[in-house]
Amino acid sequence: MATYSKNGVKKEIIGKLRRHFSRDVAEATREQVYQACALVIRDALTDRMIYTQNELNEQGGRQVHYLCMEFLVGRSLRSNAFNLSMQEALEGALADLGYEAQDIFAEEEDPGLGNGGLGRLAACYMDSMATIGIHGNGYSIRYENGNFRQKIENGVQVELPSSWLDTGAVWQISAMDDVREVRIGGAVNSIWQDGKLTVEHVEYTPVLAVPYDMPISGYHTDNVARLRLWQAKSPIALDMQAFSQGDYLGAVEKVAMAESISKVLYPEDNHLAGQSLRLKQQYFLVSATAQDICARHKAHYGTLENFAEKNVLHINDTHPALVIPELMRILMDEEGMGWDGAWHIVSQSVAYTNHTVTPESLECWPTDLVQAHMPRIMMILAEINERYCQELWNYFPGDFERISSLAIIADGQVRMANLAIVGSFSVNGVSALHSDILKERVFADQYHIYPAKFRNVTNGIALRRWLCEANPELTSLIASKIGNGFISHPSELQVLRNFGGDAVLLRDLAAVKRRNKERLAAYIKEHNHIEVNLDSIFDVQAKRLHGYKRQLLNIIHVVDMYHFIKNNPHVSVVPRTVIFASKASPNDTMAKRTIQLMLSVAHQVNRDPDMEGKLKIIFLEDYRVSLAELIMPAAELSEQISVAGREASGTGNMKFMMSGALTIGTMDGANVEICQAVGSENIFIFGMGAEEAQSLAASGEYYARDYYNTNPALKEALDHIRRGFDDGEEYNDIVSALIDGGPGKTDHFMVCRDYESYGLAQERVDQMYRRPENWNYMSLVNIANSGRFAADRSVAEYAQNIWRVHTSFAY
Ligand code: 26W
Repeated sequence: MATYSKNGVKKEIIGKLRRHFSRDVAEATREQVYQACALVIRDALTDRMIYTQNELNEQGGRQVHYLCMEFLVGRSLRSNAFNLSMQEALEGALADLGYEAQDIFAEEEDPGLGNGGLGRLAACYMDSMATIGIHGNGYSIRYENGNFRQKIENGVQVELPSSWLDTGAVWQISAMDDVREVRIGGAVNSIWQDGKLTVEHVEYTPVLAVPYDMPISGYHTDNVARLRLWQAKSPIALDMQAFSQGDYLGAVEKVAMAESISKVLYPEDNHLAGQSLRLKQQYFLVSATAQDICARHKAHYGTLENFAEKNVLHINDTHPALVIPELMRILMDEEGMGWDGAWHIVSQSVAYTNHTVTPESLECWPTDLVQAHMPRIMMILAEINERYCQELWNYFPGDFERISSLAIIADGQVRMANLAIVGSFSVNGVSALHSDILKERVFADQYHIYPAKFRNVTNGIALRRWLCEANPELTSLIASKIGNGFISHPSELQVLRNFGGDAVLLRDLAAVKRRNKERLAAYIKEHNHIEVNLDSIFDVQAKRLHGYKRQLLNIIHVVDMYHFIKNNPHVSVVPRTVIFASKASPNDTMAKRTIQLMLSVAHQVNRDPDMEGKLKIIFLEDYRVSLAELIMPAAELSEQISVAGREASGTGNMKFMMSGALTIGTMDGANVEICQAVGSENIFIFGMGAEEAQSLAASGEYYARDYYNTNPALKEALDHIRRGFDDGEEYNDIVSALIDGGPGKTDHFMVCRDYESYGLAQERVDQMYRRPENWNYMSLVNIANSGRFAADRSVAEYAQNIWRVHTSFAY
């Protein structure tokens, strides 16, 4: 590990400013200073990345290729400086140059290459792979427009483009010598030659995949992982044939079509839009990636026969599942292997993680779309399906219905989950509960056929980013008690449990929380122009807006609290600041209406003098990684209130916990394991369990209106919401969708069913908050037990149980 001095770093920054921007410090803009700092760090990282790649190649171990349509990496400058132990030198250098480091860090636009949990998890895992010494390569798409920027205008969400490349490109190095060609569309001619079938792909549209490499640093190590992002480029600048015929539009159209593939990230999270461009994106990613991995492997070993021994391709959710037929294509069509040999290699090198069980996100693609865009892949899929259905016959003889439900191709659709399971050697869920649901329900038949494939790896988060960088004061406080070993070995946080009786520590903990609350309050003041009460509970729900996550449950309860305070002006209440931060998918009307409802409620509550000091509602615009880094450390109550059985894991729950927030939540996803870790007395659990929720939904007899009729507080809140608020907005649509239909027809996520129990849990929260020493103790217990939710542990489990690669990290 190199060490860095303030003066050395300063000299380098000055040099970069001169050489790259022809500016002296005095004339440079803040953005140029940011760029210069990034270049200094990038140099250090690139050297290490090359070294890491060479070193690990030499060792000849198995490489992990992590394929994901999303990588929500967050800002890079500070985190790389931190990981390289350069942060102090950098901050000192910037101070000498007259800059506040925080301001320079804030120059970096969040690279929004993801929507939510899936993408953020991928980024956390890259950090851990680099840190614990795994030869990790991430593969994704270099979307020119990442996730949209959210603005609230007149109470509604509007979407704006984000230009992350202006400040993000500096972290990427293009590798023009590794450009791959992806072939879209066209037709396939099958030719029998010398008793062998050869195929010829003709009339396709070639699209170049240009790689941009982002070095991802590990903590306290020279190891650097590589995230390769593909950008689509047309091989021709202009269609000269069309051009010379005077068809000028036609001449550029082809180019634009090819390049549209990497233009934009689909903003749908947990919801299938099914557009053909998305399918092209998926194939573009997997084709470029599979070619890349094969070419590199072959360059090193001279053969692909030992491919599975040396490579594992991890597919995140089913989005990259076409890598299975694409690898088959390469091995057969380009390498001349037979079907069985190729299938053995493919199915021994691909591993699949499922990240969601919401029915509307299980991917299916119309066969004619697949046929049109990738005809050779469709042929291979048909063959995989044919062979698989024959195998199924042995397991379920005569059971046509079951066989067709398990088939990869049926009813004119390619079912990506079935493909992913058949073509992988490992299938895992992302929390214990979720993995059980996969085995028992969603993939029960597949589990019957391949019991040994199924595993669990509970998600984890990057402790360095979410604790050390986001919450430096808490980090120092912890280190002052237990040393800083926990930064590399998160399980050491357990030692904090010994300090439960240390009244000074508990007070210090509260003081750190208070200062983090002040930081967030200042942000709220600046952005929302609202003054919040620092003595109130900072009660936060920050995550994508989705019906199953039940932001509605929370906001109905807020209206209920509002009524209570209105009707009982002299009763002392525990003051609350309820904070929401959430993006809705642009075409999810209900989600957008829910945001509007939050804003209407906020509008009324925040202006009502009776609420002064007691209740405030804050909606924080444009939720993104950098905002999460400000929110998590300041939160005291973490809302994890999905209907049980729907949230595969959740990772926000872990980030809040690690910063000492207490969870109010259902027994869903990783909440179950959080509850086990901290003990049920240190968490506020409410509502139905997953089994109960499942059988109630399946019964078709759930009748939300019964709850409305029998719970006066719920009735009053819903009536109010239906009537509307003093901004003139009424919400008949939302309330109607909850209670105006017959049994089994409304309130899909059973908000009304869990309402009472949620309210009681919130009362327990209030009671506990009145006893700060108890609250602080609970907070300590949460921090102490958060180590098992560090990504280092998750990645080590992947390494040992799935990837079978060596790591020296022991949890
Ligand atoms: C095809 C549309 C689409 C897009 C994204 C379907 C599904 C997705 C993702 C898989 C949704 C997602 O991000 N799932 C989240 O994954 C996290 C990481 O494992 C979990 O913690 C969350 O519970 C899960 O919702």
